[in-house]
Amino acid sequence: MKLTMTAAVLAAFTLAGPASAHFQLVYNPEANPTAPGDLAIKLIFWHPFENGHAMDMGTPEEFFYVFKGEKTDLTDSLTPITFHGAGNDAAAFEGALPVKRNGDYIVGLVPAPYYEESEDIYIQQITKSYFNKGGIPSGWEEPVGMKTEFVPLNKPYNVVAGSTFSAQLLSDGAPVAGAEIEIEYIAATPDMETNAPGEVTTEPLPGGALVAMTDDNGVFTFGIPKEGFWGFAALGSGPDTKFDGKELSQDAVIWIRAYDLD
Ligand SMILES: [Cu+2]
Repeated sequence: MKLTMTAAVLAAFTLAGPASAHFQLVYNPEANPTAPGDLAIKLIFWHPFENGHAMDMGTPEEFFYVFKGEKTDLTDSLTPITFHGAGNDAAAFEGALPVKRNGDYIVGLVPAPYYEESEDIYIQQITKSYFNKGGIPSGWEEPVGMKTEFVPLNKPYNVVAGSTFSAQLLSDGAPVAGAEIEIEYIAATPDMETNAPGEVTTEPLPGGALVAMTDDNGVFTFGIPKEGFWGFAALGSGPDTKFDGKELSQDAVIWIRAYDLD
């Protein structure tokens, strides 16, 4: 049933053409902040690999962080912003992550379902990003209990470009075998002051989205070729399949930060 659902969703996206690689961002350029303080987090629903169309976000259902197993609500920190994409403006949000003690800060977002008119479906990309202070690990390898999520098997905030990244895809806490994983790169990182894309550093390859598959344990691996922010999405991996009487693609998204080894 799940595979059938995923196939149907993927078919719909394929028909939509090159605009299909949309990714929910939970973004700050500094994945390894060195000083305590509030870190601004930009929530943008976008096509970051192609520096393309940006979508209007509704008020998020959940926005939180997990530190040493303790979950803290951050929805009160959210303020609406406008993201100025290369071709259009879109409603987005900015939140604040309070970075204090050393350790892992896992930031989670459950956005409002987004209605994609061209496909007559809703999309909800349940997203995680990772920040660390002080180089002290404290739980990045643990799930945080979202409806669907990736659990990293490599530390996600300092992956070496040229090495690999693996993660396990979960739905309702159980591994999802045989899932297609879309792979994305932020080709033009958002400017934190202007809320607009910065310099374009690369473009998507010919041949469509980069894709890996999960194995019997729900694990995929991808070789990280370049420093920067890489995203991974499993379309339709979540347990919810309907919203407001229409088909819902409830996706898992994870972002990682890769660095060059100089
Ligand atoms: Cu799209």
